[in-house]
Amino acid sequence: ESSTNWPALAPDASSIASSIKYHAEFSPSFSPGQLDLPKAFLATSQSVRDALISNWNATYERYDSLDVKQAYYLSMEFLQGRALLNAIGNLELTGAYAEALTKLGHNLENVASQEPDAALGNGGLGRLASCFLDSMATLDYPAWGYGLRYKYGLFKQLITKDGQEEVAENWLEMGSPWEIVRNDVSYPVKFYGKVVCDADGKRHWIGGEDVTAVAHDVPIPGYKTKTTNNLRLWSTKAPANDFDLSAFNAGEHMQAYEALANAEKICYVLYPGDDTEEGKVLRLKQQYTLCSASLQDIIARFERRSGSNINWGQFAEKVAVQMNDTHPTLCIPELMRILMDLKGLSWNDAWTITKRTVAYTNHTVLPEALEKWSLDLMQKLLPRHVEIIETIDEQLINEIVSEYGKEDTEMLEKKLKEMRVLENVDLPEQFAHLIVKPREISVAISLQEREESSEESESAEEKDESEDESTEEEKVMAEPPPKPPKMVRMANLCVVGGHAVNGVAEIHSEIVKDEVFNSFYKLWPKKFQNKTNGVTPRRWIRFCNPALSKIITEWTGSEDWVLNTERLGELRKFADNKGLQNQWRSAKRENKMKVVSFLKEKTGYTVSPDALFDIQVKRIHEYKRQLLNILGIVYRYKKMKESSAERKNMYVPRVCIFGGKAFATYVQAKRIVKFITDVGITVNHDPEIGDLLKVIFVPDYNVSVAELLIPASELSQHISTAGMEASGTSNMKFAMNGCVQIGTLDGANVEIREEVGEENFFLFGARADEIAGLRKERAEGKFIADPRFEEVKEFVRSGVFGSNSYDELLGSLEGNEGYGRGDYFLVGKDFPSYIECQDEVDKAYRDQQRWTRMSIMNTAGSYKFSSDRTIHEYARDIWNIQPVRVE
Ligand code: DL6
Repeated sequence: ESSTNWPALAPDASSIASSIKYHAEFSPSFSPGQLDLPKAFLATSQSVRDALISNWNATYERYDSLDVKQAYYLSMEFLQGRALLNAIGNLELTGAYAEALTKLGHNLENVASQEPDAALGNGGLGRLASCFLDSMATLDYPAWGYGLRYKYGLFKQLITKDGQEEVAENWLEMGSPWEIVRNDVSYPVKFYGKVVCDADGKRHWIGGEDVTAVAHDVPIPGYKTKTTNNLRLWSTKAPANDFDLSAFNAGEHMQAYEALANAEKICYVLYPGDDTEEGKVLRLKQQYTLCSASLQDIIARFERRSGSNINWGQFAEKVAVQMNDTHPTLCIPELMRILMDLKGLSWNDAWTITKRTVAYTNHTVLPEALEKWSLDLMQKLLPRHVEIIETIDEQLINEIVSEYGKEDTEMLEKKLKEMRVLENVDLPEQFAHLIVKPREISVAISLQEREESSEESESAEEKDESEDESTEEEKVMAEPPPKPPKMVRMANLCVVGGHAVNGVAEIHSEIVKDEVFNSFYKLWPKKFQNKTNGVTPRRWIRFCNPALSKIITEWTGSEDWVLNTERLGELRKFADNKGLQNQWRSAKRENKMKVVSFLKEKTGYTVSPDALFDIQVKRIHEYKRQLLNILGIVYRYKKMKESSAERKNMYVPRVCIFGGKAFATYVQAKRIVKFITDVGITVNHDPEIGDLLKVIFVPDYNVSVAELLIPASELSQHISTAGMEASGTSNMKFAMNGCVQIGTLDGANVEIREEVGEENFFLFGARADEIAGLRKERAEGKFIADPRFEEVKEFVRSGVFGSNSYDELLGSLEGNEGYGRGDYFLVGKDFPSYIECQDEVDKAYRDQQRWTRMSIMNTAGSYKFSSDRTIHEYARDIWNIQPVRVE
């Protein structure tokens, strides 16, 4: 182990072994007896936790005593994955722990594989939050995460003959050795009730349903530093005394438990289905629990650190709150409520403080993902917050009117419609005269129509018999059309209430400014920023790819690159060096061999390590275009089948690996999963094809699977429709691990290509600025599909992959218009350039020297995508926090 400032006396293998034995005996998680693998995992983790706790406490005390400004990252998702190897890696105790476990008859890797993934997240957004935590601690920033402790994480995915099946993921079944319940840190969280007004005019929220949020703390150790930050996750329980003993004794057992069950279910699952009203209420309760408990905690800390001298004007000098997407938007009205109703501040003071404290990161431009909540539902659940939101909306209207009021009414109406926090809600009385209400127009039109039609019916005596009927019709016409539902637009609230708004890659931040929030950008240009995402090089190279890490350390001269990734750039000058190239290839081979065994175990398929490993792993979504990938594979398969034996050898053998979960209710995404597995079944058993092509869907893709697949990948696919992927983060992990990419000019691909060099990136497809025009062209019926695209669809329909005709799936690629239909994601448009680009990949791979060079250049050029760089930028430009060294 190289030098570190912790621990002062690094424990040796013997003392670690004693500590593990101690925990196996005295930490009451298992029955006494032999140290089997599950027990070895828990005892080992508990011994690591001991080491972390002293650093954790020291860090907390240091922040307290210096009363530093702290950042708080609020996120509904943290996709932590496994913690053991990461923790001992960060503590630089991997060698000592491996040796200690050998003494106890175990192997570190096997012990570590016992740990279930903490999958409290869905995909990139949650994993980004976890990478950020690692960087915050590593860079000694006083920064915490706040989230929810879901009892069931993201579902476990089974792949059956019917496609994806979801099973609850009980990650806490054996208990988590990493969390510490702080029973002394709990806060009341309230729902429903009503707002009352005091004699002095102050408004208060009273009554309703109460739950208690309890803190569960998870230590976040930095790499080569003593700093150990905190991830505080809230669970919910009923307040004390909510067990109805008399009901229980009267035999009403379920009723007795009702309050307990109602409270606990808030943190049962990540993303409860929200097709029903109950589901929606639950999700809103989750969001509010996160915001309310975290803010109460943050405010309590601020008050405690302030002592007897509380100066609310200083709040934003001590606290920065980052809202990870719109899920924690309720932070804004909740902070306002606490400051005004509980701390007695005026609206203006509370508003100034809130705006200076809170900032918002946007992670998507997909219209369906920009959250909106029913105003009625919110009104019932959070009546005081709705009052506050209405006032914020009113202030915003004022600003819009002063900016656009002098222009024509049409422009003002357009801006109000687009920018207001409240949607489909009449303007407050004082502004009503500014525009003509649509309701008035429609009533006027209906009345006029009624007059006209009744005149006609009076004159037509022969229509006597139908008179009654037509009068009914007229009545219907006279009714104003049903009003669209009143909604709260969370993203608009974030933009109004936050002092900074950032996108997550350069191109995405431009789209945020130019399209999604353009009117806001024109009003407040300084608010808008870019913070290109990043990933932690500890987990995503150093620990998951020891073979490559060793080579990088050797060729750059030290392990410095793990903290200063710019040093990866030094590899460029050796990209053609035969010695490095040989080492590089053998590391890749070693990693591929691990995947060969893994695939055999998980899927039963045997694949050749000599084939090109081509991987697309990410959530399954139409915009990510797994469909383009699999249709490309089908085309390749068809051409192989048509080739003579001799010509078949022209193809580079490939193992095409897919992984990812489809949201449980996203039917089209599930069809894509099923289609991929169907293609796999046919292709993988085709004796004419053999090792030339394998198509494998890896079930239950998660962080641990990614740690295995990414180091073994040679080509990875980031092929979203341009302009639709905000950033992507797996693209960064693949580049770090020397994987060449095929991709569109979308999200962070654009910057990756710039850094690794155009010649080391396989680019295809339409650009973001062409997409609108292409969709229009299609809608006008002017698009002519490439014959190869027609050919591949015809081949699929011919029944090669079973009796399914894939009508719904292929149907989405036909027609002219409609979101999610009419080939909205432009698979057909990009198909020819995609398959031609794949031919270029084959050509490059045949020349192994050229390919290895490309691979090295990808690792070398990936230095910018360390989350350390991203976190430095957030700290400097948004949070205004400074590092604090814990000595
Ligand atoms: O910023 C992290 C991550 C990006 O890398 C992905 O491009 C983006 O899709 C994801 N966004 C979300 C939000 N919801 N949706 N869809 O997960 O954020």
